[in-house]
Amino acid sequence: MRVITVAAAQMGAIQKEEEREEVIARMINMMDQAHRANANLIVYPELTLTTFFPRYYMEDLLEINTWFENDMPNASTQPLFKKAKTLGMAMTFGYAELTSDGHHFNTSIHVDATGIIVGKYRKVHLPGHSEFDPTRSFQHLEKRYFKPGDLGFPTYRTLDGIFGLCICNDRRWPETYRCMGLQGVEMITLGYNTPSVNSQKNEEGRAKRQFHSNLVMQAGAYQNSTWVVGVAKAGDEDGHDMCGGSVIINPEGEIVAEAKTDNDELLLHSCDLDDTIFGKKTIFDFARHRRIEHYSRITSQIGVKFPPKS
Ligand code: CDV
Repeated sequence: MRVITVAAAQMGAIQKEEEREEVIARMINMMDQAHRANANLIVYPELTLTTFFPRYYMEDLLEINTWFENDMPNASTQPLFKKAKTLGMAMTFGYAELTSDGHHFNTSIHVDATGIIVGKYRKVHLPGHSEFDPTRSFQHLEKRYFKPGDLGFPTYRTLDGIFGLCICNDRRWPETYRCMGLQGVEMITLGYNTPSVNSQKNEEGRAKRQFHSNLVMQAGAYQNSTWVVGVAKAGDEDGHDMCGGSVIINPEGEIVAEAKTDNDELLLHSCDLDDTIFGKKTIFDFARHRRIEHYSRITSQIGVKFPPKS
């Protein structure tokens, strides 16, 4: 048995005017709760430190940069790192990263119980658009504010297991899970900011959004025999309702813990990494069953090419 007690720390709404320090106080509060429940890993959402700012159209680079972190840890997040180290708690969280050479990424890190960053990921599948789109009921400007991640889908060893990170829209793409599955991943932690309504199809509401979110994460978990911890931002951010519905999913694709509110809420589950072994040795034993001679399209082609008309 290799049991990790995971705390999925769903965050309720963060308003535009809220300072990072206020958010970090909430994160620390949940970390304290997680510690009292004997958790050893706490997982926070995508862009945890602020509201989901890509909904706002901005042109001024100085204004845009106010949403980004130049260093990690920095003055604002230092108390969080300090608390985690004091409690011996590992954590993953997302933030907007501005590199020293001026590149903007949507990033997540895994910090171990001693305060060392052992895993870092930059979001590969950026949804949305780069220019103001008047046809949408609200904006989703990730393609404007971030570059696609340049680190691939790395995995790393920590907590006696093999871990990986991805971020929000990445969860909808089977390639995300398979790239980590091919490295033997045993637990994927991911954060998401999913509005309750589709900005291009207003009749697609929360129930459908939640269904799709669970569908892709459950499939990714099962098909790669890995734990998946999906942690949401929830509640009403300045009039924009976020989906919530954080989940912990076992390697058989079953939901074992699920958020019940749209607030700051901790889900706890003891996850045995050895539960990943059976699936990896049987139906999803990649070495025995994959047929890569038929998969070249996946890496050589981006869009659809239809068969010729007869
Ligand atoms: N932050 C995200 O990546 N959100 C996307 C969009 C499409 C809503 C998502 O996949 O949930």
